[in-house]
Amino acid sequence: MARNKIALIGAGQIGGTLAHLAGLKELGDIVLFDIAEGTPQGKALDLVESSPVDGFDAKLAGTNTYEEIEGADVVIVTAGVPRKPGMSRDDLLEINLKVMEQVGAGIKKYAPNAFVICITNPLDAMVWALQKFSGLPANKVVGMAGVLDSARFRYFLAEEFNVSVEDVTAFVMGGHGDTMVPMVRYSTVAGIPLPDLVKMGWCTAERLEEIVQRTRDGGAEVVGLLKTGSAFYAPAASAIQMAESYLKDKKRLLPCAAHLEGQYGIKDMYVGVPCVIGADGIERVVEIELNNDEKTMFDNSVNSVEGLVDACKKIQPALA
Ligand code: A3D
Repeated sequence: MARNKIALIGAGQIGGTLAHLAGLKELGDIVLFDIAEGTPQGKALDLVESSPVDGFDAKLAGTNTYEEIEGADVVIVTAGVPRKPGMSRDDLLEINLKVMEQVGAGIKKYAPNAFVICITNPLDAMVWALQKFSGLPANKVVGMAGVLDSARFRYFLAEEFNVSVEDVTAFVMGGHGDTMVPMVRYSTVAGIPLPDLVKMGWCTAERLEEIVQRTRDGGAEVVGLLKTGSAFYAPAASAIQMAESYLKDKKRLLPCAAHLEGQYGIKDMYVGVPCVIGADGIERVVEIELNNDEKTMFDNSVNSVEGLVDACKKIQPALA
């Protein structure tokens, strides 16, 4: 059986890390695309030269032309600009919307059967625009944010409780921004919900709220430290988990920005919700029950995504 083909659109910080992880996990042959000449070629060569050391078999190519992504099974999009300190994800909208238009056209022409994972910010609006520009079915175009936001939440909880990260499950819903909703009631340590752990004295309600807030600010915390860009190791690991679930038909239940067609009362928007990813792409959107507080926070988050989508429609009327 031929190897899968993975196209990475954007060969920057996340793109390079994606290529490395996809190689190490032998997910398939990898094509790195970027408009910057030399960057994808240089990274591809450097990475493939690590393959004898790490013992993985994969072809790695760098390119500046879309033809080379032809027939890709998975496309992961990080093309665009990242945040600098003091910028919000929304500040990136206008520049990155133009990038999505070019990327969407390239995917439409050369990889119309791919499973497409968008990472470019502002995520929920960019994945929405990318789906429209590419014309691919909505179940095959998804945004990565929830796996990363949940991983941050899981890590902070594991650190607080001094337990293995493997035993902490958590998930975050809503838009990928300051209004995201870490779901405390549905997050557990080995099945014990967080509110029960508070009752058991593992931490106070106030401390838990601080962890929730640190999760919401997780991206900005890294941007503030790096100063020249945004997080890339954890975002890349998160997208690879989604790609792997698709390629291996694992049917993982992961929080993703998915196209909603009435679920949670939302139509034609991408918002972070729990989804099953398998060989058919987003195979199921899981509708969990939200209590009043959660619903208020979720609606607030959806409103901010709606504002970004409206801004996209104003800039590019063809999207309306
Ligand atoms: P960076 O290292 O700057 O890489 C972006 C790459 O895109 C650069 O190599 C550019 O040359 C390239 N590029 C720019 N325009 C085009 C174009 N038209 N076509 C093809 N390539 C182009 O950024 P990064 O890898 O750190 O981040 C990439 C994106 O991911 C940014 O928009 C970030 O804000 C976003 N991001 C999202 C998350 C989420 O959780 C959703 C997390 C972290 C970063």
